[in-house]
Amino acid sequence: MVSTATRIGDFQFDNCLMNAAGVFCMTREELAQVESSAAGSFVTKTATLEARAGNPEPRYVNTDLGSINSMGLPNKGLDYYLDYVIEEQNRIGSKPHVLSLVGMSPDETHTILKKVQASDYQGLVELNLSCPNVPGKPQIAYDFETTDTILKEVFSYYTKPLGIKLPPYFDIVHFDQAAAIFNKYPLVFVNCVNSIGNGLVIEDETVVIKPKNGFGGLGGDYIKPTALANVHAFYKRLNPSIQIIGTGGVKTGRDAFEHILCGACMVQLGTVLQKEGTEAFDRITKELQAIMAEKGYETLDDFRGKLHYID
Ligand code: RRO
Repeated sequence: MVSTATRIGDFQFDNCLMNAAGVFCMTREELAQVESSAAGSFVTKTATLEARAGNPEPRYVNTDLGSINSMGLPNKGLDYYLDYVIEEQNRIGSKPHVLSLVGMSPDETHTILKKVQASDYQGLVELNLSCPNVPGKPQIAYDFETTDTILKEVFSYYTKPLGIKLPPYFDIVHFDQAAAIFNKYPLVFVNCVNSIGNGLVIEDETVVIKPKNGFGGLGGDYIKPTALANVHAFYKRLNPSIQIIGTGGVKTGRDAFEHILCGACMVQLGTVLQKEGTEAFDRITKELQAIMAEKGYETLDDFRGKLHYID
């Protein structure tokens, strides 16, 4: 009997697959669709304090190898998602969920997290330190000093389970420096990776999305090797109490298997979920179960993090 059940901190999930923030999570209706699928959980669209319309369209385009987006953090505002996850938390038989959020400034991030701290919500929160698409705003987690300052302040008042969504890093020294900062704090998880920021896709002679003259975050096949490297780099460097969520380039059971082999305890679907809909959870779960059965693995712990190197 093969199980894809998993845990993050004290939270148990029947399945290790869920949506990635940004896909199928803008409205209650979309979140309810993920909830009623084979997914083990859902994460909400990253919420800011106030609702935002986001960038002008076209702002999300699928390509043969993945996707490019410059959504610009459109969302319905913190209260919309906070009310929903509290409602869900109080519903008998519901799964544990993840509330994604970030402020438009460090001050706003603290205002938001203080609201969540004071609320009835007891579930997981993902602080998005890696949105690549708000004009004039850098990806926070590429600035180690600011990241350290924000986390230090956050953990002076925030006592509920918290994780962070990271951008991909591309240098071994950056893995070392980032991990040294994250290891100072009682983070429950890090999620590797957000989209690869500021790629450019062209059709004929023209960019395919309108914001930022076509520059946007890449997802899908383009990013799987980068995602796997980030999952494994942080798996090797972080305190064992900090778990890894793997996101990036997962479209088959084999891709999910590779993320888990690199150390992920949960795996998120972005581009494939946008392309295929929530049926993707059922298909990819079955493909993952078939690989596990063939290899004689009964649980994720039988192979999680056990990537083989060449001597
Ligand atoms: O809304 C977006 O443009 C967006 C966000 Br917040 C993010 O974290 N990652 C991404 O690819 N797009």
